[in-house]
Amino acid sequence: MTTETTPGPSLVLYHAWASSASRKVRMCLAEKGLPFEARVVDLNRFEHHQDWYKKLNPSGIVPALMVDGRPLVESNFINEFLDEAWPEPPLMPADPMLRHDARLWGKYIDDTCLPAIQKHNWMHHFHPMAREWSDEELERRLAAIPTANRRHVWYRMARDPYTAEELEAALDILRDMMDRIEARVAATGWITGDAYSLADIAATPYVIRTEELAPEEVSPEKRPAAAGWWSGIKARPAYKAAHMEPFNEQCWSGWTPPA
Ligand SMILES: N[C@@H](CCC(=O)N[C@@H](CS)C(=O)NCC(=O)O)C(=O)O
Repeated sequence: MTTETTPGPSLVLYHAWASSASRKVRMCLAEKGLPFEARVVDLNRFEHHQDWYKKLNPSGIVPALMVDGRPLVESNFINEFLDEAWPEPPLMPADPMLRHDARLWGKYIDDTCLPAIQKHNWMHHFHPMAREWSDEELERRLAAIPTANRRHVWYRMARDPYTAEELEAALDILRDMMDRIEARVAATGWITGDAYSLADIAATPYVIRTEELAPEEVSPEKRPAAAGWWSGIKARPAYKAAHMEPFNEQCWSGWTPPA
């Protein structure tokens, strides 16, 4: 007797190991137990600005998830797709009001916390490289970037780096994120409603970087409920499987973490 199994769709994730948006998708894939092929997009070599990649993600940013050869972009939407296509275990609340809340949280993380983290990450990682560019190289690099927003950020890395005040203001945004997490998890144990969800996944990479940049903000002395929630997140098998290695010199390059 032969047993036939229907193969699922092929999943190929174009990502960078230390990109927060990529980490969100890896965490969701791991929670669902979905096998996927991971292809690193080398941000140091500007692979994300090359034409072949912009065909997958027209914004020229990571991640992009290929599902049977069709590209999906935007980490919040990719994760909702995964939850709809593979409903077990459910990662969105059943209640429509809470679903709205989870989506709003994902948008807040993306609109507000991502630009704050980005300031610190890029000053650490891209500014030392970009400040060396000649005017010609800068012009060439900017011409390959499809969105005005990211052209502006790259211009700032090259010629007008963030000031100490801007970096402190960005940290304040992350402190406020931790206050919001504290209030939510003190009330129900999780960010949205009373169960682990995509809202917790959306916050995870930003708490990782907050802990690296300002460990006291994630301490039990300062925010006991958030600290307890955070220990639980880090203990999840999916967290380990998603490879949340520390932000380091190679993390946006072709480097791959140890298995
Ligand atoms: N809203 C997007 C944000 C993606 C994003 O900003 N990706 C960053 C890494 S976390 C990136 O590709 N940065 C390189 C660049 O902008 O040049 C998502 O959630 O997918």
